[in-house]
Order: sequence, then C-alpha cells, then structure tokens
Amino acid sequence: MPSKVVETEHSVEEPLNCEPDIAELIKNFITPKGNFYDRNHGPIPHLDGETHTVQVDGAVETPIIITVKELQEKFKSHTVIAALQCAGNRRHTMRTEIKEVQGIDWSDGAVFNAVWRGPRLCDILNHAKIKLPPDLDWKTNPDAAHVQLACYATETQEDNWYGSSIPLARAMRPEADVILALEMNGEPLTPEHGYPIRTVVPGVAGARSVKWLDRITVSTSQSSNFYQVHDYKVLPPEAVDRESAQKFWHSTPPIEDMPVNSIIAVPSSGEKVELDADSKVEVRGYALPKGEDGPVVRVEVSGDEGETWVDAKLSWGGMDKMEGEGGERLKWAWCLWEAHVVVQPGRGRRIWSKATDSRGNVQPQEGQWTLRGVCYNAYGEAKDLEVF
Ligand SMILES: Nc1nc2c(c(=O)[nH]1)N[C@H]1C(S)=C(S)[C@@H](COP(=O)(O)O)O[C@H]1N2
Ligand SMILES: [Mo]
Repeated sequence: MPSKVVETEHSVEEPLNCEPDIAELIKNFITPKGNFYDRNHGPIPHLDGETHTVQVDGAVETPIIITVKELQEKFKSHTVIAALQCAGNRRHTMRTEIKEVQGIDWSDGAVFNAVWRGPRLCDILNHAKIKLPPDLDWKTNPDAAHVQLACYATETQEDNWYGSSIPLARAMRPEADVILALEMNGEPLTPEHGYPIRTVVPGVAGARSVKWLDRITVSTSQSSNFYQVHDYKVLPPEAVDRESAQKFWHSTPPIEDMPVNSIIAVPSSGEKVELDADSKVEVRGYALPKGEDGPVVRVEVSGDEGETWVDAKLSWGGMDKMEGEGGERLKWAWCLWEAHVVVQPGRGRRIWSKATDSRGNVQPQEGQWTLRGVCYNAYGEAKDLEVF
C-alpha cells in the first residue's frame, strides 16, 4: 500500500515543526513557499508519486486501490482556496495569558492560506459506493459514520502511524469541499506538505488534513489513531494534567470546526510605535471564520481597550473582485486586514482586534483555557506598546 520510504529528514523524536515570522506571513493573501508552517508528528516520508497508491475500503461496495495518476485522470479536479490551521495556533498566548498548557509553543503563525487542487473525497467514495445499513442515519447524524484517513508511511511520536477521521456526512457533502489535494498553489505538493496526496478539510483543524494519505476507510467508528482519540480535543477545564485528562478523552468530541479568530501581526507586542501624521497607529493582521461560516465580514480594532472600535479594511488579495470568485469561493479563506486607530501616546498601550464572520460568530474577549492549548480565540492583541 504505502510506497517505500526512501529518505527521512527528521526522526520520530524530533519531527519538523516550525512557523514563519508573522509580519512576513501576512504580506500575501496566498501564502508563498517559505512561509508555510510545518506540523509533523513524525518524520517526513519521501514518497514516489508515480507508484504511490491509496486504498479505499471499509463500508464500501467496491474497495479499490488507486494510484495518484488514476485519481487525477478519473476524477474531476476542484480548486479550493482554504486556510490550513493547526488547532494549537496561538497556544503561546493561552499559556502566557491564562495558564500553562501542554503542547508546542505556537505563536500566531501555525496557519497559512493556499489554493488547493484535487478530486473531491465524495466523488471517490461515490465511486466505491457507500455500503451502510439503510436505517443508519449517517447523512443527518455525524456520529453515525466516519471516514478514516490514514498515513502508514512513518511512525509518529505517539502511535505507529498517523490517522484522523471526519464525519461521513461532511465528506459526502460536495459543498464542504473536502478534497484529496495533489497540488498546492499550482504546483505538486512538496514532501513536507504531503506529496503526493493529502486530504484538505476546509474550516476544520489541520490535524484532519492527513498528509501522505494512503488509506481511506468508511466506518461506523472514528479513527483509532492517537491523534484522533487522545489529542486535538477541547478537554473540559477539570482536566489539568495528563492523569486527570484520562477520563475525559473518550467523552470529549474531537475538534472539527475551528473558531472565528483574528490576530494582530503589526505592531507586535513590546514594540515602539510612532504615531502617523493623523496621530494614529497602523495595525495589520489576519482573520479567520468559524468552520463553514466564512467569509469573515468584519474586523474591528480598538486602541483604547474596547472603549471605541474602528472597522478594518478587509482584503482577499483582490480575489473577491474576480469574476466567479467572491463569497462562496472565499468562505474557507482567511482575510488580511488593515486599520488605523487612535492610541494615546505612552507606555503599556494595547490594541485589540475582533473578527465577525458571515453567520455572525464574533470573536470573544476571553479565551477558554484547555489543557492542550487548542482553539484559542480571544481578541487579537498587541500589548506593552510604547507609543510616541
Ligand atoms: N501524515 C500526517 N499528516 C498530518 C500530520 C502528521 O503529523 N502526519 N500533522 C497534521 C497536523 S496536526 C497539522 S496542523 C497539519 C499541518 O500541515 P502542514 O505541515 O502542511 O502545515 O497536517 C496534519 N496532517
Ligand atoms: Mo496540528
């Protein structure tokens, strides 16, 4: 099934995990090479795209083993503009603003926005034909059936493979845009980002966008992989350490939709900022909608700790003005924003940002603490500014 691993760069103990400089990251609506974050739970397999196959099995009438080439030739390709975000993005703020958490100390850069292209997962599953009991209400009950997505090519830190799952209901809805991406930004995927094939589940925590995909299994159970069962969940606040978390892992649902969010990239906390000619500070950042509720429709910015707010100018890199693009096509994307706000000169100044998406989800002032530091979405903040 998986092609041979010819080379690995990083060990199981020390996988590649890094994020770009945040001021660089927000320079482009479509994130260019060099500005992607890397999140790996194990080494990066270097697979042969000519021979690599994906097995489709489980509750299907016709299990198949298909090469990437066949996938490309047999199924229509779809282009999806979507942000990919690790559920642990902004963890550093959660642990420093609220309380210590467990996990990689991500700043605000564990996210990027890309143009993904490949066949829809639902087309492949329709080809294999779902075979589930007729009384199983999987179309309306997301807990009834799942699509397990797996990569057996390398071991991971906590398991001997990587896997996740999403509800079959989501996978089968064409408008959910779940694709098997073969291309990112018009080029084949790079080995780091899943070459030759990865899932892209727009609006959903990055953990479900399985890289180096080699198996798709339709099942009434979720993936049994560690990263589906014992990670990437918003545990209740009573779970305060590994031990007390134990009893909650099974009763807590896996993270699916990411929350509405925004961060301030410029200025950055601790900076000295000079007021412009209008006595204002230029503020820039990105904003993300909740799950399927995009696009972001509003970002408000305050230079006086919430007393007054100004609307930021939102940008989709001009793509919102292109024919055939607009709302629907950009609903999975981030938006970049810019505002000019009044801030009183002095030390210890703060600027806040607050995003709202098209279904009215508003970013909250306070974030919710959770042991693994996931899904943090308190107001974006630049603090300890010295304004002069
Ligand atoms: N096979 C495999 N897929 C994976 C992972 C992994 O470790 N192995 N990490 C997941 C997580 S947690 C995230 S956030 C994204 C990161 O994708 P990127 O490295 O392309 O940014 O990939 C997901 N897919
Ligand atoms: Mo992640």
